[in-house]
Amino acid sequence: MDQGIVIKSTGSRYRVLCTDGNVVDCIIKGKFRVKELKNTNPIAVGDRVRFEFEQSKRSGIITELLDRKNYILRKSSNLSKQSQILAANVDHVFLMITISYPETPVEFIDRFLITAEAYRIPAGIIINKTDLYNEEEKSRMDHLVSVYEKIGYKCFTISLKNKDGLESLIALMKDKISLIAGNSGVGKTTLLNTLNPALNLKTEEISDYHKQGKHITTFPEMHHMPFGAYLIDSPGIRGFGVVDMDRNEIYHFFPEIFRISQDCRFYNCLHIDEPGCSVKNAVEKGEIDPLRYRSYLNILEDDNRKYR
Ligand SMILES: Nc1nc2c(ncn2[C@@H]2O[C@H](COP(=O)(O)OP(=O)(O)OP(=O)(O)O)[C@@H](O)[C@H]2O)c(=O)[nH]1
Ligand SMILES: [Mg+2]
Ligand SMILES: [Zn+2]
Repeated sequence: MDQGIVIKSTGSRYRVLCTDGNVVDCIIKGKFRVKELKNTNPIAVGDRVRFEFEQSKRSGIITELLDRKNYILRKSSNLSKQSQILAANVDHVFLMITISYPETPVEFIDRFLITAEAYRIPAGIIINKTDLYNEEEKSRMDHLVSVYEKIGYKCFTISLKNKDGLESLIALMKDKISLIAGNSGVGKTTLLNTLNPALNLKTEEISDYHKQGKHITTFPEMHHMPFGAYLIDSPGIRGFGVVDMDRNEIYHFFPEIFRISQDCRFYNCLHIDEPGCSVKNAVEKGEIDPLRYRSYLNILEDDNRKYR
């Protein structure tokens, strides 16, 4: 029996990097299901698996999925019931965003971050394409950096075009498996190509008219970096639905809201308009960013709709 880590999954075929360094294409047999989860993909990039090698076909059959340290789930939309595992066993997730070309909505950032919090995976934010921004966009960027750094998320402002700002990012990625996620067209694949030019992965300009990416990367895939790291490139995410969260625990995953909520008058305060709510108070005093608070309310509201 051989063992390895899944570096690419296309739904029916899995590419497995073995402990001896060989790469083997594998399939799963019949109904291979992971008990408790209802996912479209039972095995994801980052999963550790055992497989039987078939000499004659020079390929393998996966027989066992080893225990996961973690995984990150996404739903394609808020209404969809099915979720997909973006990646498993990651040490770190990086959300790549752009202020424009295309513009990443703040609520999208927050939906991603609370998911990472819920799965207890350290998260950072990469703001790319700084070479393109005008003064107004730069000031929006600086604002985002100050808001998220204050909460405790590391932010990296980079330009892949100018190879600017990469050193501290590389230092954090070293010796880890990191997932790179974000909207289509923000430059996720370009990051991998820049850090390992031998990869030469496919990238594509965003559309002239809508300033949106064209969903060039179609499957998550893990790649080795010469400085000693693995990065998982992933397909552009449109919307990010939060998965498996109780309405009354959503605020636990906004670290700054959670901290302040200890002082609310009611233990079951949802921080909407309850009397004695320290969270609302902090928003009014500017201690909690209004956009973060708005994201929180919107996610609550979505949740309401889901159960109606
Ligand atoms: N000006 C500028 N363009 C960049 C930068 N980084 C990436 N791009 C361009 O942005 C476009 C999209 O980059 P990709 O790497 O394909 O984006 P992606 O996030 O992988 O997109 P999907 O695979 O569709 O999810 C390409 O034309 C890149 O050359 C940058 O720092 N500055
Ligand atoms: Mg891509
Ligand atoms: Zn409250």
